[in-house]
Amino acid sequence: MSDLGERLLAGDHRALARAITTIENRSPGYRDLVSELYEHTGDATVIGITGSPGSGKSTLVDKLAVTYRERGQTVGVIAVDPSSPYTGGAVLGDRVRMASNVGDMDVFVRSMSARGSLGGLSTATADAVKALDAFGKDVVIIETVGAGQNEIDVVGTADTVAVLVPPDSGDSVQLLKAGILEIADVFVVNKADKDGADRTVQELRQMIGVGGDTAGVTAGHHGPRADAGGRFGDGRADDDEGWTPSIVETVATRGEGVEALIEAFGDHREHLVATGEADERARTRYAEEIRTLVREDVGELLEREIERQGGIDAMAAAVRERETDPYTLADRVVEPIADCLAERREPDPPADDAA
Ligand SMILES: Nc1nc2c(ncn2[C@@H]2O[C@H](COP(=O)(O)OP(=O)(O)OP(=O)(O)O)[C@@H](O)[C@H]2O)c(=O)[nH]1
Ligand SMILES: [Mg+2]
Repeated sequence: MSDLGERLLAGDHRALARAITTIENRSPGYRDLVSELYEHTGDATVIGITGSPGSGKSTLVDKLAVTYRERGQTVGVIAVDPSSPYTGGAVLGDRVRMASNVGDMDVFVRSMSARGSLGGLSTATADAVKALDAFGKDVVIIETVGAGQNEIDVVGTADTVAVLVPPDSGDSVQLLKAGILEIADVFVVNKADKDGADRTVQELRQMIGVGGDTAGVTAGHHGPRADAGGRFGDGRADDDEGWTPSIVETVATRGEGVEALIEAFGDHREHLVATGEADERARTRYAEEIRTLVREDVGELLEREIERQGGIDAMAAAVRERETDPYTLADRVVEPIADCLAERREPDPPADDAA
């Protein structure tokens, strides 16, 4: 066990911050670090919060964190490419700062930047979540602007994904286009103090196919438990396998609806566990992680080999001169690796020998 890993597991917030920096920068040793932390993960509830810029994500995350703390749970927040600071002057701006929005160090907030390559961000985010999880944070929240596939991949690493849809923002239409609808477990009509919140709720209900009935929702006010309290579209679908996204109204600035939202997260988690989907999602994620790592590693290996064989520019020029062709060159790069693998392999009973 590395010194950094040991200190992190012992509850040292500085070590946690260092670990996340190491992970983010892919500094030497980051792989061993994540690798050794892995067995200590799996206990945190991971929640993804996404939505268009200014929809109130940070304000809401701040309030969520406070509420979780009041409930005695520790919280870690990862803000991916934050474009605005947290309210309350709590956080961000600088990159390694402990949030102290409830006067303790148990809300640990950290920003991460989207720079970096293919699939890199979601891997780095997932690894940073692992660090927070191993540290012992009960709840880990990932905040990211819902802007594209990259962001979808990022929140996709969460167990429960909440999508903020401010009233009359036109966001619901955008969500459909962006493919965010599919990943939303909970819709949050934040800024419910503004006009048009009801209409936005109706739009969302139609989009997720729970009809357009009018049943008034007030932010944060729990109605009778009939519909799980002040929420729409809650709970299991007819086939009692799928999950119909909940719709919760919040006024993040005033903390209204935050309790109901946390309840919705809890319901979703229960659903995941009860249906075995939690397990399935975890396995899908691990499979994806393994694939990503293997692809990255092999990619690097091949880049080095291309370099060793004269570099990509020389290869391209050779093709341009019709001295050779891309297929021949690709074979030349990959074949030695395939040969090595074949050599290292235990002598199997003769079977398919595809590269
Ligand atoms: N009226 C009203 N304003 C809100 C509410 N929630 C957040 N805001 C305001 O909306 C603005 C943006 O809030 P942020 O929390 O920074 O939004 P964000 O989604 O994190 O923004 P980015 O990080 O830039 O994408 C701030 O001025 C908030 O005070 C709300 O429920 N009602
Ligand atoms: Mg923000």
